[in-house]
Amino acid sequence: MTPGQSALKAVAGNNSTAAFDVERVRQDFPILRETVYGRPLVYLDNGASAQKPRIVIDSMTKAYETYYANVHRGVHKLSQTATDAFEAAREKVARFINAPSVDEVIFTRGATEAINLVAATYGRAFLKPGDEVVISHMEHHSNIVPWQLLRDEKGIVLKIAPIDDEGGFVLDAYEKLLSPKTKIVAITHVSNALGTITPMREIVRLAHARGARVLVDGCQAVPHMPVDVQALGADFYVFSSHKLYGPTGIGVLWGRLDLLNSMPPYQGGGEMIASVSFEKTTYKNSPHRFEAGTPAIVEAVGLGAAVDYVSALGLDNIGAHESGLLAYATERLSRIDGLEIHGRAKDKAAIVAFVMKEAHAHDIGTILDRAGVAVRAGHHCAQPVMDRFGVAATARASFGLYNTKKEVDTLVDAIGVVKEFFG
Ligand code: C6P
Repeated sequence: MTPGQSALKAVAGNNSTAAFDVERVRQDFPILRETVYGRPLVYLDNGASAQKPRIVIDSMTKAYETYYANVHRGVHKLSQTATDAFEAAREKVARFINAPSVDEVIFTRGATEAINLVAATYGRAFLKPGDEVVISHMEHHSNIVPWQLLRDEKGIVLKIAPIDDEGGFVLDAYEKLLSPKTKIVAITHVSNALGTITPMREIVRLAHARGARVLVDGCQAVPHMPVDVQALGADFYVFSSHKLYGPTGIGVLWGRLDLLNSMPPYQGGGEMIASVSFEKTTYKNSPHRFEAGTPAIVEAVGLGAAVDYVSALGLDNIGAHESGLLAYATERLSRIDGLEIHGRAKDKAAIVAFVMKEAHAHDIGTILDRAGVAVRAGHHCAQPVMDRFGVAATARASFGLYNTKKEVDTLVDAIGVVKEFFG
């Protein structure tokens, strides 16, 4: 069976959840055969980075072994083949998020660089002192600090849309923050610390009614649900490949073409120019305007393979499978005395963050690790959310398409060990 065929067979050609064969899917991930301290690996740290299916690994090996060369530069055969593969990956990404044009897909180092790019180019070029940028209380640091840098440089004002005690986005409070001074709204599609899915269409509609641009941080959304940038109506959408079962070192900035072509370049260098002389340099249009220097060529190929992989499984099927895991994990964890879940919004992706009376999150993480269970413990690069809930850290189980209910049981059993140890 070629890589990807098992993914196709795992959904057996229809859209029902029952047809999502997780055991078959697991066979696509070599790392899931590994053991940790002699126990089968239970990988529940997908929010930090997801594991890679064979199709992604093989696509990258094949690129290095058979057609690797620099892109957009050579007249020789290898360079042309590498360029075709690189640009084919861009086309796959464009289709994946339903971008109207492939020129709207810019490869960056990751979501962090994509947000910095928008703040540093659109923000610097078009915002004036006193203009307002609205973010939310549950943003990742990557969607806070770039705007603070812009605030320090340009004298803009940063406004924070609140969240409620369940971790839900408070739409009417957000609406009250908006004014004609609001120039950018930058909000996460799914919170990495709480799992909350934000009401993005409404967020966009309200922002656009005031003439503001909207940037959506889709890092934790694209692995779990179908994303259609045209249906969302946003102006910018960013995500990282490595959380989508692709390689590290590459991510995506999608933006509306008219906006992208009105923005100054982010970095200067090779490939982003139309012409250079010492007197004057002119720039290419998007996407090359924003891709100075040799890009992450083989990583783009790997990202394209990851997109093929999740598309073959179907994001609806993946989402339905993970919703089942979320419901099961929430139900089982809720029954544990002294364990408190942070993030109980009605609309949630498969992320469960919790604290325990008995133990610090790092102790929980360490004990779970000994049972082979990988979770993240800490502030998850979202310190303002931790402050909002009055905790320094949480333990976070974040599920992916290959996780099973049996693994939730292993998690729960291992939490029993934490209780025994500290209780
Ligand atoms: N969150 C987590 O464990 P990069 O590092 O650029 O690939 O992604 C940054 C980022 C931006 N936004 C959100 C919502 C994120 O979740 C992340 C990455 C990881 O939650 C690592 S801190």
